[in-house]
Amino acid sequence: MAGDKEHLRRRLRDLGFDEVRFAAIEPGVGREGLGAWLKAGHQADMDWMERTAEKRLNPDRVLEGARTAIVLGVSYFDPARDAPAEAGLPVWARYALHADYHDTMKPALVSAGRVIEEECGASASDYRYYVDTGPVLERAWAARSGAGFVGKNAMLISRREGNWLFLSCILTRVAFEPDPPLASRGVPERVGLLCGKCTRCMDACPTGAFPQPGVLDSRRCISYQTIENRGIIPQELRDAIGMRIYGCDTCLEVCPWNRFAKGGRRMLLAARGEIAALPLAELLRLTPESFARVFKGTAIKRVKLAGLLRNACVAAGNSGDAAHVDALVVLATHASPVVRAHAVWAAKKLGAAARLAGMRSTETDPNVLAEYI
Ligand code: B12
Ligand code: SF4
Ligand code: SF4
Repeated sequence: MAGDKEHLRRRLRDLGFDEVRFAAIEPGVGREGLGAWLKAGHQADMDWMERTAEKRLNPDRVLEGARTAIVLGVSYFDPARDAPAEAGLPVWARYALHADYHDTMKPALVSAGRVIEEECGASASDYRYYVDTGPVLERAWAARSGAGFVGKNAMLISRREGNWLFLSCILTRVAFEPDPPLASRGVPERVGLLCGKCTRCMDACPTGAFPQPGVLDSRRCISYQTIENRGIIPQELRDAIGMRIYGCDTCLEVCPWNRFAKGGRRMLLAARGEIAALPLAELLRLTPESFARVFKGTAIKRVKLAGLLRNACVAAGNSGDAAHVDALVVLATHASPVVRAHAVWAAKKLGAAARLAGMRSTETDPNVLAEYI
């Protein structure tokens, strides 16, 4: 099986993908980087990264006979809305302020599969597509395909879209002439290829999460702590989280390559910008019903109510605004011990420890007691 690459590229772009690139599959791409990352424990408690490592390194184990990784990128940058969060409001990662991209990209991927069948004489068993959650090293394939380069911030940076690109991959048995990777002075595919002497992202990271260029220690990363970690956020990181409520864009937004981002064609994404306007006071008072209603259809719902309340407590503690104390005192008796612990930390930080004295939860709950030590 083989296909007319340029014709297919045009048809896939017509489906709404901003980048469409082709990489030839070889086993072991990314092995060194992933192996060292796992060995150093940079995956934190994301054990699934370790469990699926061999699949990530051998696409053949995901789709036997896979020849090509078709890398599809969707920009989520909107120049019209890209303003810093208003003072006092929680700060959200930009990607979260859209309908869940796992869902919105899927119909386009289904259509992409049909296009491959039509154009290349393939059948549905000759390809598999993934967005984010599959055992595929999406950035490694994206770098190999020339969709961009891996910056010192570990992001796949497109010369046209900057950092603001979601990735997905279609692994297929169809063979295509691969697109060339980007190169600098004849050297292709290395971390920081087009960064030059710049280190803005590493310098700006509030928690010092980059032990070396392009290598991120999830344990120190605010994105990990506010999204993936379901438990206690280490105390020593909480101040640096500031008002970030879900994810973190700091090492992305300082990157000078973003100046080229014009904004995606956005056919695949639906903005949910109203979320950015929610005051912290409202988030601290979310109930199971209001949480389900407000965050329906977004990726944010994945952290569940307890996760978002926990993050809201950290932001409240960092806000310096004593008006949040009443809500925190209520959350100090919340059903979730994780929420209780962070509510106590925040109330204490706002100088209201006395309001918690004598509360049953503070006397019996080991998580909460730890916040007093
Ligand atoms: C686990 C994970 C996380 C973890 C760990 C992040 C990390 N740096 O590894 C946490 C929770 C911290 C996280 C955070 C974020 N994530 Co995330 N995450 C993933 C996931 C599921 C796996 C990443 C992974 O394999 N990590 C292990 C390390 C070792 O791999 P890697 O960073 O991809 O590095 C490889 C390449 O860089 C490659 N490489 C580098 N140079 C070269 C050169 C050559 C020659 C080759 C062949 C390869 C190569 O080698 C490495 C592997 O060996 C991917 C989706 C996926 N299936 O890939 C999304 C993904 C990386 N995340 C994404 C996003 C958007 C984010 C956030 C911006 C969200 C936010 N705003 O809060 C932050 C950004 C943090 C950052 N600076 O990286 C996007 C990134 C898109 C892009 N343009 O790069 C992805 C691809 C999801 C998607 N489908 O769009 N994420
Ligand atoms: S996402 Fe935020 S915390 Fe994580 S590495 Fe980037 S700047 Fe640091
Ligand atoms: S901020 Fe500078 S060092 Fe970091 S990825 Fe962008 S160009 Fe590279």
